[in-house]
Amino acid sequence: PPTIRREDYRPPAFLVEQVDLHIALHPTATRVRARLALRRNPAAPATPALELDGEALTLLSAALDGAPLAADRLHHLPGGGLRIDGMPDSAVLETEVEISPEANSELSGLYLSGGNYFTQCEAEGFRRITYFPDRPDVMARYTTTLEADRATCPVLLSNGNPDGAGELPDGRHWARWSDPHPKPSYLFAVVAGDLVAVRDRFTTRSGRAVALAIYVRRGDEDACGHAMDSLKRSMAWDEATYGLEYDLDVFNIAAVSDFNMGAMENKGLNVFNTKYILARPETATDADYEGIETVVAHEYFHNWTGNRVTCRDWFQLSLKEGLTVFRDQHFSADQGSAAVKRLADVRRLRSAQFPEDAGPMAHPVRPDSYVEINNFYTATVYQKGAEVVRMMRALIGEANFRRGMDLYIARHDNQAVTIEDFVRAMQDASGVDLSRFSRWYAQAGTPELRVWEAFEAGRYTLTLSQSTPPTPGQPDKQPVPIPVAMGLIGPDGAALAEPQMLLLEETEQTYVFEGLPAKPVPSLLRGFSAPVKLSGLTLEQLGFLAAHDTDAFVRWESSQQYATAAMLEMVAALRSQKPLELPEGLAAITAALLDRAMEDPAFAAEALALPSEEFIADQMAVADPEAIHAVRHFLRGALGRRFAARFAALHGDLAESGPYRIDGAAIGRRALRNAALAYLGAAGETARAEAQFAAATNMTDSLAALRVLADSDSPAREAALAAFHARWKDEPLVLDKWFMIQAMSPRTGAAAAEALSHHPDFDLRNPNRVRALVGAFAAGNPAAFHAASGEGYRFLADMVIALDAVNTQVAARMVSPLGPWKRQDAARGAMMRAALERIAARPGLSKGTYEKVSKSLA
Ligand code: HT7
Ligand code: ZN
Repeated sequence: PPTIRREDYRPPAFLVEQVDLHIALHPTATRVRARLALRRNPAAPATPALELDGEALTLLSAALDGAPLAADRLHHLPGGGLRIDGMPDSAVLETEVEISPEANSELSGLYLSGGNYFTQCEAEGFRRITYFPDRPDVMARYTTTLEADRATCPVLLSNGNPDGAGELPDGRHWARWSDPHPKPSYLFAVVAGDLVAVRDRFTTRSGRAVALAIYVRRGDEDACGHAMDSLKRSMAWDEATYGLEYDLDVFNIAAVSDFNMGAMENKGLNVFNTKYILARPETATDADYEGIETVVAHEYFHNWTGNRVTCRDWFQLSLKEGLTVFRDQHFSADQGSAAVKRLADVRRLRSAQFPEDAGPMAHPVRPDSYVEINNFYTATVYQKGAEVVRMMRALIGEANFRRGMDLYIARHDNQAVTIEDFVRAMQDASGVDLSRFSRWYAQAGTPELRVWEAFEAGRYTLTLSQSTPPTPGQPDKQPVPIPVAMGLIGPDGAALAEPQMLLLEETEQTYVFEGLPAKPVPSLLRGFSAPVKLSGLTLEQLGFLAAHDTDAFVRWESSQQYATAAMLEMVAALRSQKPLELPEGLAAITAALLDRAMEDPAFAAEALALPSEEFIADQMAVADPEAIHAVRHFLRGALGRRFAARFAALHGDLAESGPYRIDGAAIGRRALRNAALAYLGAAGETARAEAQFAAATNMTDSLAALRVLADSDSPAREAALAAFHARWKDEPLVLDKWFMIQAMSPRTGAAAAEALSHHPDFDLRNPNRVRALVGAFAAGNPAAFHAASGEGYRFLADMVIALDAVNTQVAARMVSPLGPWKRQDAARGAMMRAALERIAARPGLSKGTYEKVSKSLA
């Protein structure tokens, strides 16, 4: 399959001014009539032909300016598109096609889910609905008329504002939608079926009354409150923070169970995975509630950063995604504890993006090439992209950043632009030269920051150096500007200098601090001011910072780094057959954390969690999944036994009385209580988990208890899993949790995971279920996935092959855990390669899965 390169970008030969669609819905034979008002693009070299994208379409008719197109002017292209020769400078093209939503298991284009119709057009799904120049730099105004059977499809929704509706013969009806804002085709959407609306209102600060609605399946109306509340808070926040108001009379959301990602920001008609809408205390965990708030905000914020100002081409994806993740992170931080939110964001970046940056699929935030764009909706484009925006704000200051945003939107409203345009707006608004900073967009890999110190006669010298390892296609790296937020702390814990921001621009720089009364301990990268790996501090310094720093991030980070160093030593000990012992330094850090746990329970829960097995593996030249698992298992048990009385007390003291609440304080208390429960479980004390499982009235507590039991060898394990299944078998989102708990349990080997894939409730066509079993097993159960027998790799390869015939996007995503085979020992590496080669050898493999597999093998 061809590689698409950023440097090959050419403007479209024709623009589309107006699109009028008429869609007659039918499960197997939907008819789509499209009327496109086309105009030659003055900015492109003149060509006589118009090329339109198309995929899985059956063409019924085509006419240009009212006359049917003769066969010698109309050519079918190899990928499924059309070429029309002899085009005038402007013309009206009318086509009619037939498509089958029922046959669409790819979940791209128009498809059926639970008998209702949904679309997904990002990135290239609109071409599966009609022939079109399906690229984001073609922005057009749309009207959409939908026609369907009234009994089965009472609800007919599309983008923009409602613009008429009526009855038709034979029990059919129609509705028309008009979107006044020009948009790229990837933002087009249709939702139709038997759905019910939960309604509310929002009045913008300039007085526009907006009718809000969330469409769900009957019976789910009571589970939309948190999503609706999150939406209204997001709308108010964007007005207060960026002066950005909503721009239509309606804002509709529809929830669907079969969806490839989390949600989609279609103009005026967001489509959401039910996972990010539906929540009741009995069925959703605190993490689910937080996820809903974040994703609702994210999609809403896209209305300006992505929809009104969109991407010129898909290489610019982070222009909208990195910026919008930055905005949703900022919003969520403003809703509760900013420090705890930052820890969660950093943990996610490190667990998903750092490994990606070190693996075979490493790519810059703005990639240079791709085979399948769906493979580039990555942690690098999203999470690292957000970090880059965050650093930019740190460099130019908050006020300048806001000015830059205003300028960016004023300059580029209704345009399809590039990352350079965004950086230019920030540079022009601030007067700060950001040319070097742009390397962050161009260079892949995680920079490594090293610290050296000297102290003599009150003079403290801090030397920082940076280097970025080679990544595929980028052997040599240049230094990037790294903002290092820092402070100096004296032996008594008091600050010895004002907090400041150092800017490391070169490979190595030295900073001098004079007149200090004693040698300070440097507190570096406060708030995780840059997405880098820091090393060079001693264990003693880390222990000191964990206890004394005023910056919550550095306190957490230092305890994590300390634990990491201790665990790596223990892995080495285990490999040389030495007995394992609880390191007293780590016990002391834990004791200190427990002393202060009630000051900030949410923070304490985060800090008490040991670094993950995946994180430890990432620190080793050659991973040893068995030893890492054994060490972490041992440590959790040892800490649980050492502090059993204190964990038991915490678990008792934090028991909730009164109604379930979903604010930051209540979430924090539940998190700490369940962290205590997990440590007790690791120490072999599962009676509390059994009692909590039996009595829990909310899913957070129920699932925390079930996890402890599922990971234990308690006789109650099987009964608890069976009871959970029996209770929740008709709630798909809860059943996902049942699969996930087992998939991630170290007690579940590859054979048990494989057996679960034959369970009657497992469904290859439902991406949530696939992620809950296959994704969770391969990415979240390293000891079982990397079993020395190779059966974990074989199971994943079998699943990828089966999935590729059903849903290529989901199949390609599932390849990732097989990628880092070079990080495993020779035997495991060979088996991982064999699994990749077996997938690669499948005839008819999709281009997306092929790209992931071939890059992993390279
Ligand atoms: N912009 C949306 C991306 C998305 C997507 C991409 C490929 C295939 C299916 C998809 N569903 C949604 C989601 C977002 O980042 O807001
Ligand atoms: Zn997004």
